[in-house]
Amino acid sequence: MLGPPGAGKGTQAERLARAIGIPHLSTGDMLRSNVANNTDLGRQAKAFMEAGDLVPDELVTAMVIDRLGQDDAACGYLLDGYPRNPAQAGSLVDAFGEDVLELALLLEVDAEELVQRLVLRGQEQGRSDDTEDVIRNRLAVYEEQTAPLVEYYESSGRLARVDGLGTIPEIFGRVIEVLAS
Ligand code: B4P
Repeated sequence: MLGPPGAGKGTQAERLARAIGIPHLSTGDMLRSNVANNTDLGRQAKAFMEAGDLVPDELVTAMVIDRLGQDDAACGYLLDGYPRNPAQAGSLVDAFGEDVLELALLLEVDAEELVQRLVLRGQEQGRSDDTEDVIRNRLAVYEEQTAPLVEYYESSGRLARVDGLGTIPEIFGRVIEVLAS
């Protein structure tokens, strides 16, 4: 599941994974859980997350490789928020081979809508990376580091684009349509 911060990746991935019956593996959720539990990884990741920067590749990649090796991922998984740059995409291929990802689903939403959604979530949930300055940095980091993955997956015919504007059920309907086609 690919898309800028606030595009609805976590929202749609959770529904889709439940519908298909595969685990939903969100690197953002895993990292937040490490921060909340004050693990070594959480302590190292916290400052990067609060600034809206990517957590260093070696930390996130080790976490993902470990998670994908667990039994419940043996018959498929939905990765949400990983890979987030070309180096992470390469690490995934190195660890599991070229066919590691069958499809990249890109949720497309314009920047102003993204900022509005995240500012609202910041007010409702108090997430420390959902303040306007940090959100703007997360969007810049996405454009610079994550957006090149769109071309990477498109050039190998594994990219599906979904319009991420609308209600959550409407967008979920589009996701299902794309997967069925
Ligand atoms: P993530 O947890 O992935 O955060 P995100 O990009 O904001 O996406 P999220 O899934 O939470 O939001 P969603 O779009 O569903 O990452 C957080 C941080 O972790 C990163 O900044 C980075 O520091 C670190 N990190 C994670 N993965 C990493 C990696 N691979 N490498 C390095 N660092 C990594 O939803 C946003 C909001 O919009 C929600 O409030 C939702 O309710 C709302 N919403 C969803 N759909 C909507 C709709 N259709 N209409 C209106 N609102 C909607």
